Amino acid sequence: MTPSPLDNDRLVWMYTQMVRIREFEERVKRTFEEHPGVIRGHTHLADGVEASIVGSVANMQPGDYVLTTYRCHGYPIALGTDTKAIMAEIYGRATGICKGLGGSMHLCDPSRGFLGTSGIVGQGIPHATGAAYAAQIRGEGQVVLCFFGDGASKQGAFHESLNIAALWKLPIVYVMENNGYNVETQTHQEDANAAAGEDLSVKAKAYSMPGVTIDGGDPVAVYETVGAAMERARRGEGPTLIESKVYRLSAHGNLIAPPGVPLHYPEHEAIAVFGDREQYEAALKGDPVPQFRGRLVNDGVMTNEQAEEILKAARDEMQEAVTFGVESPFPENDEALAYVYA
Ligand SMILES: Cc1ncc(C[n+]2csc(CCOP(=O)(O)OP(=O)(O)O)c2C)c(N)n1
Ligand SMILES: [Mg+2]
Repeated sequence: MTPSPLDNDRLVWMYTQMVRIREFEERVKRTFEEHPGVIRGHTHLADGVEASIVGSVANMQPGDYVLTTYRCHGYPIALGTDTKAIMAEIYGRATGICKGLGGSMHLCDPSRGFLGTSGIVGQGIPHATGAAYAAQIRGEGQVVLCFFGDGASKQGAFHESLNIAALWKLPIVYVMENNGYNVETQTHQEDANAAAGEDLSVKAKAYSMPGVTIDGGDPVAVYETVGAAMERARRGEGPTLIESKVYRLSAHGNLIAPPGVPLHYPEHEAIAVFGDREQYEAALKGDPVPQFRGRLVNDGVMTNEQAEEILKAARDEMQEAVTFGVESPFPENDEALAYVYA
């Protein structure tokens, strides 16, 4: 069985979400120059991953859950969380989606099924698996989408979670976003003891669940594959592992730089750090946002004028988000311990 077909409105909706995510991430990046000091700590951007995010969450039904890594801004954007509240959160402001106490790596919006993220590699996988167990007990047909990187698939938590999910036929879809890197180590770099093997989806075989590798730059392919896996999970047939191959268009993360070091790695420095210009150029060619735009225009789904309007609206929206974030107050000092339960 395949998910419901995408009509033109839905395809344009998907493109719009991809553009909104891209423009949001661009403004996060630019904040380091436009408003130095406003972002305190790391941000990890998902430019290049938009198709994988949007194609996946487009399948969600009310009651479904998402858990992700620290590369997390795109999911709540696609799910409809106010971008002003997400930007304010990244700026540590009281108006943020987590009252400014979470920051870039710890977003959540339970009202939209976005249960949370983690800065610890692989940690979200057992959390998501637990949420799937809860969903199974509740018996209301909820499905969990669990996103993580290729590096996380080397963690014990990944293997333990997939094992129990397969044994108990939990309603969960594991989406591994393989961007070819773990910080600066290339995924298959032999001299760095990185990942053995070719397609990492073969790891599914060890737990007797379906495993498939797809082009994460194609939102329609992602939609169909993730959708079929979610339907399978909803029918009670258990988990699936999907390896979604994506490109990371920015460096691993942006952070406060020590004196004399640029505030973040612009792309050319990322190449210098990684030493792989060829892969970077391939990434630019495979950029999912212009690719999907070209495809929708070619197929007569939208016009170039419509595409420009979508871009302008996204830019205006993100300008508002930046202004709102910068002008928002910080949380009060006594709030710092207000949500500490242990
Ligand atoms: C348990 C743990 N070990 C190491 C780190 C440091 N670290 C942060 S991101 C990262 C690489 C993760 O790579 P991957 O899972 O492929 O995700 P990506 O950043 O490429 O999306 C590492 C090693 C960490 N945060 N947590
Ligand atoms: Mg990676």
